[in-house]
Amino acid sequence: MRWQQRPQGSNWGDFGPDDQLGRLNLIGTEQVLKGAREIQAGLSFCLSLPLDYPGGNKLNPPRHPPVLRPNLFGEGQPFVNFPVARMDPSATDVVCDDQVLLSLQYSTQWDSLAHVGAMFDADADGHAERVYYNGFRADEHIVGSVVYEDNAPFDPHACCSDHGASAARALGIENLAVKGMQGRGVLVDLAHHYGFDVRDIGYDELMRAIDADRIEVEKGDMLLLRTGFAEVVLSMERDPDPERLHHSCCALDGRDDRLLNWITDSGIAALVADNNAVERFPAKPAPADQKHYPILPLHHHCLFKLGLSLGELWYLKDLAQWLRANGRTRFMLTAPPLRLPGAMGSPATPIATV
Ligand code: UVW
Repeated sequence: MRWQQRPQGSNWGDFGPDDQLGRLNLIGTEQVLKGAREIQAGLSFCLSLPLDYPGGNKLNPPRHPPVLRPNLFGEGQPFVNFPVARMDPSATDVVCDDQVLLSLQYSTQWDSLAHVGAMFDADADGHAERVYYNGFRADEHIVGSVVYEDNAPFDPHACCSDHGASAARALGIENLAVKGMQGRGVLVDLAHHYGFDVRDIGYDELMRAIDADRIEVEKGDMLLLRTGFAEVVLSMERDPDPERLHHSCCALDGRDDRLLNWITDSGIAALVADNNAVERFPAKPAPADQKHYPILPLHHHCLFKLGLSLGELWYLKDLAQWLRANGRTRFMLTAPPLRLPGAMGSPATPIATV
């Protein structure tokens, strides 16, 4: 057993001691069939932004837009518009073959369960260590190029010159890919009810939107929240104004315990939004009596405690408008990430079928 005690309100161990899927375990055959039964019109919606949006790195400085390059052939000849006759004079083929340098969580994405862990005393020795969902450990299961020893002085240069390698040997994004990320999606259109001004959405505001549209959220559903944020991003045409973006649209209030409890009780299998973090970031201040607290409280609750995958920066406008025009809120969702072993997040090209 990797842990002696689990975080309060977590489900560690409930899906097995070595589980790496968390709440995705709630998507079984019946849930996929429920999704399939939502296909009535035969229309598909792409729920991805172009992956070179938001543009630049002002919105999230460590994350950079994708860079495409040709692969090199033979003695270093760029493999784009390559006349194969250079290898074989009788060949008529012309070939393009490229590569990409990609920040995996730059644009439309899934967070893996390795994305956010916490300092927590999982082995009950009175000392908090760095752990992830279900007790998987930093430096043993999730490895990077710097070992951040507890209480060791932080060397800001240690990771900058050579990034080195990293790998999620557990909880990596490939687990989501193999699972398939297919089932019934349910959409709550917060932008329709609350507009595009900045607003924190707690339990009350979420319930008001759900009740107004008579939405039923059931165990195993994947819940999608349209806030309009991705639409504002798109309107900025790859030159985002972070000030304006940080003061636009709805985001969940990660400090609202009733909201977090509802996420636990609802049985949703995944939580997705069209904004950059699902929750408001920076979050509201933590209660004054808390000496230590997560700065990403909803990530902490979902990824770390519940094993509940988060999707961010999805594009939901066209789907939301079609659903409203047709008096519907549910659809078949197919949204696998890349099957890239060891990755901590991944771009996705989710498809809703109605
Ligand atoms: C934030 O950027 C705050 O969230 P994430 O790392 O999940 O994208």
